[in-house]
Amino acid sequence: MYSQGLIGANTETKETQEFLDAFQARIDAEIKIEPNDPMPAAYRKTLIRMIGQHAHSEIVGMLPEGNWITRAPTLRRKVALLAKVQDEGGHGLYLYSAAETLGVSREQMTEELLNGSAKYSSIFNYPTPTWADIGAIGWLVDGAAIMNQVPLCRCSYGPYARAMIRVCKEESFHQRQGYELMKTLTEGNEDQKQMAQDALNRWWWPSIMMFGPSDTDSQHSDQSMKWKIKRFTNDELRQKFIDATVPQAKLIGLTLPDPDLKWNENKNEDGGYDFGEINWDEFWKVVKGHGMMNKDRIRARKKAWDDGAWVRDAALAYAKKSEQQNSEAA
Ligand code: FAQ
Repeated sequence: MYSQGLIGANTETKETQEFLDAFQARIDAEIKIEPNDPMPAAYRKTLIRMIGQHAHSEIVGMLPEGNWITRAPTLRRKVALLAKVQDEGGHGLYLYSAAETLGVSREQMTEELLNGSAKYSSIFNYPTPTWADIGAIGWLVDGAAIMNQVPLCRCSYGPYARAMIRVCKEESFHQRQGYELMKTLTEGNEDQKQMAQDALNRWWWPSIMMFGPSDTDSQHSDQSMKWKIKRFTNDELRQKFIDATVPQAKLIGLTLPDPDLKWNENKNEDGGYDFGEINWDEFWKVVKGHGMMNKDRIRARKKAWDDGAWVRDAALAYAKKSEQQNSEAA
């Protein structure tokens, strides 16, 4: 299935018990796995799935915010939003490159996104009808992304771990600009404050769903934790995000749309918030392609891919010609 000839494409290794034990010992000793190292086929497959999904999320994630670039209320906001959306595009590129080191091509990954066989984050299937949505995305979506991605800087696969370092630095800036935007709205007039509250009401639950299914329903967590791809489970990260975000909402006078949210002194070691039931039916509906914006998102990505065909053709023709000239000159 995966392209031969790319680095990391050697899948010939015989997976004897001895090989699997040696691989696990290397993981346990915190030695990074690099592209040309032998690795179990399932480890490679998990990473291609996860990094590919992550790359697609960054690229599709440009769309909801891109919707507001031409309508940002001030030049300062426009510059920040442009930079943020551009950063997300850059993250997608580092991540596609990291996945390519495992022997999958960019074309294959794109094809899988467009035909629906590869996923991207559920969160980007919600619309952005008001300017406050831009604040809510930065604050909550980037906030959730950081909580999930800081541990990925210690992922056992070297190229993914290294790509995540820069991504996390940029996501931190995104989170701050989103929170500052929300704070500014809450300090404005009644309509502006209401706009911020309405955006928080719509983005809160989808943001906590972003961490994925609960640990009892997560298919991949156990194995990914053993391989030190994931360092925390979905529920552990979700809890950390909620505990960090509730005080931030209080500080700017916003109310979280969950009547069951309550500090519980006895939760975990240092206490934590109890929270209400997550609507998993909604989550799976969105993941399976039936959210409010799924069709629009894929349509936009397909158009971008089709419109860019001439650029790829021209770049390939140029590379081919240079190669030909070099071989003639040799
Ligand atoms: N949406 O067994 P698990 C961002 C799928 S980047 C859709 O728990 P796993 C930056 C999952 O793929 C956001 N599908 O899976 C930004 C699996 O299906 P599969 C993206 C989801 O991999 C900000 C099935 O459910 N971040 O926001 C979701 O162990 C602002 C069972 O799940 C990453 O990708 C979901 N939310 O854990 C950009 C980080 N959750 O593949 C623009 C890296 C689960 O078997 C603007 N990824 N599924 O068909 C991860 O950490 C993990 O892959 C999880 C899922 C935690 C997402």
